[in-house]
Amino acid sequence: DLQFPEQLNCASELLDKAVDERGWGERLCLQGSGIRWTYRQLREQADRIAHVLVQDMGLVPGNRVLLRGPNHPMAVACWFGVMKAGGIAVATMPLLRAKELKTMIEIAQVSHALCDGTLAADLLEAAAASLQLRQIRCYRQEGEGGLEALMARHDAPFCNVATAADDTCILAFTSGTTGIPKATMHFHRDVMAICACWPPHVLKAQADDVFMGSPPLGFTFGLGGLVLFPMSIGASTALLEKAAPPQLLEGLQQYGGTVLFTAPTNYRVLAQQGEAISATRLRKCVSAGEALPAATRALWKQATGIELIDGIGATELLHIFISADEKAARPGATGKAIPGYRAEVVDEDGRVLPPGEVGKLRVKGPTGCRYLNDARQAVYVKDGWNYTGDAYAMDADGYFHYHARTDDMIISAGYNIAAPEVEEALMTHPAVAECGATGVPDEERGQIVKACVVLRPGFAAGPELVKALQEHVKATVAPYKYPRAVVFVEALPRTQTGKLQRFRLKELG
Ligand code: 3SK
Repeated sequence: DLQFPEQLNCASELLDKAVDERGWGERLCLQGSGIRWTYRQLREQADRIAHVLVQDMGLVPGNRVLLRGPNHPMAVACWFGVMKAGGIAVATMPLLRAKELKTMIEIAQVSHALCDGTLAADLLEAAAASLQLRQIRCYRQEGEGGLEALMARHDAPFCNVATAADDTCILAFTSGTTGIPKATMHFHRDVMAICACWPPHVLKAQADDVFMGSPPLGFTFGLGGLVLFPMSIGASTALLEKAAPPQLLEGLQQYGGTVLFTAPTNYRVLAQQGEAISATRLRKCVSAGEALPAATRALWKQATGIELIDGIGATELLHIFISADEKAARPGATGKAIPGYRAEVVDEDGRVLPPGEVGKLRVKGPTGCRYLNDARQAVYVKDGWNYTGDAYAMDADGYFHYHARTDDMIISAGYNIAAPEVEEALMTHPAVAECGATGVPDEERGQIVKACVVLRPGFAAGPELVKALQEHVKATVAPYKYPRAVVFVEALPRTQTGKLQRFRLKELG
């Protein structure tokens, strides 16, 4: 039973107390991209950023600050700067394009942004088309108005805004099955709650551990695994700007990473380098973001000798709620509800199903699903239970076994991709008359996006057009959403009322 004081600021808890009360000031906190910061140095950077936000950018508590950038120590400093100033961090994934950013700016009513200079172009395009985002500062960018230049003018400690435990501090987007993203709201107490639940009970890392991984900090899986959890125990993180398997291996070798967070797809590729992995200091491996097949668990164990820690989380619940540590792991099962959370499998009417029966997964815990101003709240949250959109069965021992998504979400290599969003992008190509997207099984990525396309007259099906459609989607939305399989069909399967039968797309072509 977690209790928090009425007044709580997660930056005070995780950063200031680390320096002022826990004696961790001189410990290494973050490294990567040529930077090595102690906890004290990270605090100094975050203080300066908070000053810039308040004094130079006019932020007042409750303003929404979009954060955009690859995993880099400055991205962490910006996140803490926003917390200290009482702002709300609007987390975004680095691969998002102007169109997607504009939608998020509008939904979240973003007024401020801190952005890595390498990713500024799309944000500036989105801001130009929006009314509310007027204050943008970029870091890692030459010139007078750059964030670092402004930071250099402020060196006094920042006195953190006295936020309430129930003040929103994060807006994290989830794609939603219709392609219109939903913003999930998280409070300062939620940030502290996830640090108190899964890490001490399942991960059991130590202060001398070095955390690493692939999830972007804009995804709450990455924020928790690479920032909040290590900092809650005084450990350090090595951040990688690019974190495909070759860079992950190089990073493990260079930084001596001991705890790894990544998706099954990457474990399958890295398993081919079992000897090289075994020669590193790696000792704990967390798999989440997509379902972990029993074969991947076995492959990794055989290649490295390390048992994977599987888990399922959700942006709505901030982090992992079902998991099992290395000793409790059961092949084919994600794990059990973690301490602090309850999970059930229910039928269409919300009746709890007996062990072994497949139904809808619902979860309850100290963090929970609150959508910002979105009617879908009533669909996904009932009587305090969060319906995750996954079909699961629970066995007699309380282990949860994943079966499928209950909606139209495609999960590919750990990315959530809403089928309608891919369709919308394809429909803007002149050759496309109609299209439908779905997920189909793939050995490497778990699932891939398959698009079934009906062509307009005058366009010829063929590999060149497939390539052109794929490039078009990559240029319109985040590139990971492009359809890796494209088939041309005469007509799409539809119900009598004209509704697309997405499940029937799988068998076409
Ligand atoms: O399982 C997931 O996809 C997830 C989502 C958000 C935060 C953490 C996790 C593991």
